[in-house]
Amino acid sequence: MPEIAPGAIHYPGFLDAAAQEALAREIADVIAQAPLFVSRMPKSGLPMSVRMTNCGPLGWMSDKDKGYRYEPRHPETGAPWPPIPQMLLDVWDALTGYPKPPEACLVNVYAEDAKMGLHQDRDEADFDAPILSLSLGADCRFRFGGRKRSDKTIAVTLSSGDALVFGGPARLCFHGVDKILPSMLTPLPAPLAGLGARVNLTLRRVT
Ligand code: MD6
Ligand code: FE
Repeated sequence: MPEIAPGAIHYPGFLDAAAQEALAREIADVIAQAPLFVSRMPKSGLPMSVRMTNCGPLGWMSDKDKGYRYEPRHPETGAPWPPIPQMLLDVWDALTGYPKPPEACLVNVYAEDAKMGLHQDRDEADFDAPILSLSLGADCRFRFGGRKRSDKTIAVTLSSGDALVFGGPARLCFHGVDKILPSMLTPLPAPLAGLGARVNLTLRRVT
């Protein structure tokens, strides 16, 4: 499997069409219990272009006043996040081999014009565990750099069914989503159709 950088391993097509459909059904269920919401940038309060929700004991969110953080409850319904579907726990075990289960699964839903700026995932207390990312729907141009924002970056296409594991030396590398690739609009699997163009899941240890 191509290592796009030390510690960052890309598994193109890791989920076949049937597994993508099954995952889409699980995620549609999560969204039914924990509706998509919009996080806001710390300080500026500007809305992010992706809509999000979570499953697992903790969920990632951000708002103007308290910024980036993990919370045990949905910011609008006040309910605990639904559990992480078993098939995701199985993929975590298979691809990370990490001895403890993920505590958070962030679900990001991209409209055709949504993107995600270059960032590090550093709101977790545990950087020993890798992050596992799974993508559904349209291709995107994913950007991957180094530990400093100014380090040189490379572009990788992430497609429906792809997995990406970020661990070890890659764990704190800057990354983002430049754009959804409209020439490659693989529709989201049926259970998620209509919600957007692309869905990305990231599973993490937090504590
Ligand atoms: C995305 N992914 O693919 C955004 N973060 O939509 C991430 O921000 C990400 O893919 C940490 C590790 C893997 C990722
Ligand atoms: Fe990230």
